[in-house]
Amino acid sequence: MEKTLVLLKPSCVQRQLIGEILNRFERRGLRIAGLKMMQLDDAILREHYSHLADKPFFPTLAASMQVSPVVALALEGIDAVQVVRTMTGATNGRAAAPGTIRGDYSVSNQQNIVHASDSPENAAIELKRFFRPEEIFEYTSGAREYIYGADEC
Ligand code: IDP
Ligand code: MG
Repeated sequence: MEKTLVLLKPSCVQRQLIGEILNRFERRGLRIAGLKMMQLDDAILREHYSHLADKPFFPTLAASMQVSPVVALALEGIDAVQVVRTMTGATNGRAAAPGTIRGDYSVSNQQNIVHASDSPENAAIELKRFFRPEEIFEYTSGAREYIYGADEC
């Protein structure tokens, strides 16, 4: 089973959409392996958004991520990275397809509700960035045999 990192950004927390977005991941059948609220500091944001450090919008992006705590999620499932990225939708909420989280809850390129890891390699790095090993739980979901076929896992 694969794990991926999701952050419910301050744009989600401030708009009181935590429960609604969590519900989408649970309903889809993803297992919540880790869940916590965190106030992000400059250092973790510089690392997390290092691929955007030279962009003119980096300062406003970093500020927008510190307005309130975020909710960090470790989600598990078969192909979880791709499943969650597809649920997340395009970066710009105005371009994101209806039915995706960003397409249903955002109309902004920056205030786009969620972060989701974009590859299994980055998911492994990002999970370590936001969770200590003991904060990731390996319990078995009681619904697992109804979420996946017997030959899938
Ligand atoms: P992603 O979140 O879809 O993976 P990235 O390119 O990794 O997109 O960008 C990370 C975050 O930076 C985005 O989710 C968004 O909040 C912000 N961002 C990306 N591009 C822009 C932009 O052109 N203007 C403002 N913010 C941006
Ligand atoms: Mg990204």
